[in-house]
Amino acid sequence: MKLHVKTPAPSVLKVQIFLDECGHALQEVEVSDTRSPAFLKINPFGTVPVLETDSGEMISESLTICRHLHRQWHTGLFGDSEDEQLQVELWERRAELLVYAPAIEYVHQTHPMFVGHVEQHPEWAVVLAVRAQRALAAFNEQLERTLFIVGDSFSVADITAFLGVSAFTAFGAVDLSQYAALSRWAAAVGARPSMERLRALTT
Ligand SMILES: N[C@@H](CCC(=O)N[C@@H](CS)C(=O)NCC(=O)O)C(=O)O
Repeated sequence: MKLHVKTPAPSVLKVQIFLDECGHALQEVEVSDTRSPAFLKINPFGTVPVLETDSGEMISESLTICRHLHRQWHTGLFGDSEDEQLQVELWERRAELLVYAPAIEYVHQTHPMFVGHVEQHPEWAVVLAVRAQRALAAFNEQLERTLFIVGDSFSVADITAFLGVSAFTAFGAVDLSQYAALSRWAAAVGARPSMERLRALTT
């Protein structure tokens, strides 16, 4: 198997963190141009990561890649019991829709690196951050009862949520100080060995 990547890209990081958590490594192919006809044949949506399987199948979408790898390796990162699996899916979706995707959009709307690539509307970025701050209150409430987002086991929900929280906090767009449980969780997750690449980017 090979992983088509572009460094650094948050959705690629999600899979790399997942791999590190599982103790596995994959051969990586650095994509220079996601809009090139050759890459669009691999993924018509022109995004990384893409997992190329040994049978030549191309799987895109970071979470789908993680799930595919989980099927082979039985990682525990998608929950153990059926109830846990349901909770991991529920919280991963909340993390992606309410924190991670808005955080990436926030960066696109405000970072000078994206000037000329996207039409930037900084006032929209402010709305995204305010909404995410509200969503984080609910994550904080959950974390008052649990060690990780779903119970006592680290899962893909933690990976997605942490990537979103890190992007927002790196830009000073959300304030975690009012959320004790979320701050405790962020410190613990951020210190995991699998977060080394992310730490190198944000410190
Ligand atoms: N929902 C997709 C998002 C993929 C995505 O948007 N990838 C970005 C990087 S994070 C990308 O490839 N953008 C085009 C580029 O960087 O050239 C996933 O989770 O894999």
